Amino acid sequence: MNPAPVIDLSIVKSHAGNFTVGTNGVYSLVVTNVGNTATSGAITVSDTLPTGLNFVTGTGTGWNCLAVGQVVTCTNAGPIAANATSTITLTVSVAAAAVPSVINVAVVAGGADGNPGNNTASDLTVIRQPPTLTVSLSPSELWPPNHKLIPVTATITVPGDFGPNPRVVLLSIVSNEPDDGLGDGDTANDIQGAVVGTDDRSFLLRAERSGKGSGRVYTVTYRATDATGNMSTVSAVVVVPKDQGRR
Ligand SMILES: [Ca+2]
Ligand SMILES: [Ca+2]
Ligand SMILES: [Ca+2]
Repeated sequence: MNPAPVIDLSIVKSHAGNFTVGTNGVYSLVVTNVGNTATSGAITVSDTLPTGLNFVTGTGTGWNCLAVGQVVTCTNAGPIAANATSTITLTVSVAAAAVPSVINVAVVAGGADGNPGNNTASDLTVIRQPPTLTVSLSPSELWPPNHKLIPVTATITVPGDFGPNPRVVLLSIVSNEPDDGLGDGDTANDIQGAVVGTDDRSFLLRAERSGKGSGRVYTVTYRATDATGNMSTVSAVVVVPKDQGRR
């Protein structure tokens, strides 16, 4: 005697690692027919994203995903055979509102499922806020504007929660004025002694600005990277004011 036909979809939801604010996170939604008979009719997976997560893409063989607000709905015409699985890869963007954690719930329906007891999956996700490093430059103002190169030192503080041995690199130093071509008195090579791409915290900036401008701003940008690849980028400025009374 053959066993009675059973169609029973189940769902499991998972992700790898922690999610980080400002990056995308990926969930895997695995639908399995744990019955002994192929499904019949369309199958739907719905996932109302928690506050702070927003839909980017949902992909998977046979699946069509779309989002209306926070509600992601994926449909599949089926069938899913007995003991077969079908996976949706759901990519979300992560905003600060999701810190420190969210529980994301997905529900499978349709396909002539005969057992609602295993149609919901939830996944607790830890959301990390990337730590912010601070950079202070000394001196932060160059005066008088006598065209001399002034040694500038960066003091960089990386928060403890950034993990051990963060790697700090100088990304760029840029001026809001041209290096040369401002007229009489201008001297070229206003930025010296800076090795971009290394942990270089001392360099020379020229105390110079255009007499017609509103003052010069040198913008110095550093990036710290922790052992897990978490990055934080921050800039600080050195100014050459137009005149000392207006700083
Ligand atoms: Ca079921
Ligand atoms: Ca110059
Ligand atoms: Ca240097």
